[in-house]
Amino acid sequence: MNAKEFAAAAGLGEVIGAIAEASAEIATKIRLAGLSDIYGAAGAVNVQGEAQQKLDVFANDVMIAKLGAVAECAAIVSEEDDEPVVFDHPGAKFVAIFDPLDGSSNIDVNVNVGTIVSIQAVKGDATATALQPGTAQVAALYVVYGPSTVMVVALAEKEGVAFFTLDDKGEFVLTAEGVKMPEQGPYYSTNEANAASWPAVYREYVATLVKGELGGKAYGARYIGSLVADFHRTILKGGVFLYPPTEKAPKGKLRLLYEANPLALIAEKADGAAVNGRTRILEVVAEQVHERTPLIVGSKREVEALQQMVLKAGK
Ligand code: P6P
Repeated sequence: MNAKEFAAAAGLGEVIGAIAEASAEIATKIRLAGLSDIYGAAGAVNVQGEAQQKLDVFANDVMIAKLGAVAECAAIVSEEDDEPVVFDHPGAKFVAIFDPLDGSSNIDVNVNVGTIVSIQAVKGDATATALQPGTAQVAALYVVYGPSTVMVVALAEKEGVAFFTLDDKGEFVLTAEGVKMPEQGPYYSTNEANAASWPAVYREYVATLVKGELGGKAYGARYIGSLVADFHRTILKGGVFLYPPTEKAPKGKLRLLYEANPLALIAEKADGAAVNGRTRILEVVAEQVHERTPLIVGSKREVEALQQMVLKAGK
C-alpha cells in the first residue's frame, strides 16, 4: 500500500498523493544538490525575514504545482508566502498548510531536512480555514529526507501513525502502521545555547532530566538542529524535544500552524503529547497564519512533567 491509497478512505487520497509526488521530487533534488547549482541562498527573504535557500524556493514551487492540480485542494498556506495561494477549485474540501523545506540551512552540510504539512477541512476562506485549532486537522504529515526518505502520516480518524518509505521508483510504500512512541525516552533535545535566556523553569526542568529525577534514569542529549529530524528520533526512541521561549523569540521560534500543529497531532496519535508550556498545542487558537509558539513535544511522561512545572511556576 502507498501513501495515497492509505489516505483514500479519509477522502484525502489525491491530496496526500500530490504531497507524496512533490516530496519524491524534492528528495531527488536534495540528493543531487551537490551536482547542480541548487545549494545556497536564493537571494530573497521570506515572510519570516529569513534568507530563502534555493531549495526552499524549489520545494515551495513543487508543492504548490502538485497541490494546485488536485481538485480537492482549495488553497495552500506556505511558510514561504505572505498570503494563501487560492486555486480555482469549486467545491474543494481541503487546505494544505505547510513548511515546504524545514531546516534548509542544514542542506549544505548534508544533514536531514523535512517537509511538514497540516491539512484542514475548508471552513470559510483559506485564512479562516488555516486558523482553525489543531484539533480540527483532518490529517498531518512530515517527510524526513535522509539516508532513507520517510513520510510519517497521522489521520484524525485513525489511532497510531503510519510510516512510508520512498522506494527506488519514487513511491512512498507503507513500512509501519499503528506506530506509538515509547512512554518515556532516553533523550532530551534542545538548543542549550539559549538556556540562559529561557524562563528559569525550563532550566530546572532540563536539570531534572539530566540528574535522572524523572523516572530514575539520567537522560542523554541529542540535538540535530533540524526540527523534523529531532522529532523523528523522538517519535522512534522516545524523550522530549523542546524549543522554549527565549529573549530573542519570547513567543517561541517555531510556527504554530505548519510546524507545531502537525507534529502535535502526530505525537498525540502516537500516544505522546505536545504543549506550548501551559497549554495543549492542538487547543491553541492562532491569530495570524505565521505566528510562532514555544514547543515541547514527545513522550507523555516528559511533556506532562514540564507542563506541571510551568503551571506551578505560573509561567
Ligand atoms: P536553532 C531550522 O532553522 C528550524 O526552523 C528548525 O528546523 C529547528 O528545530 C530550529 O530552527 C533550530 O533553531 O535556534 O536551535 O538554530
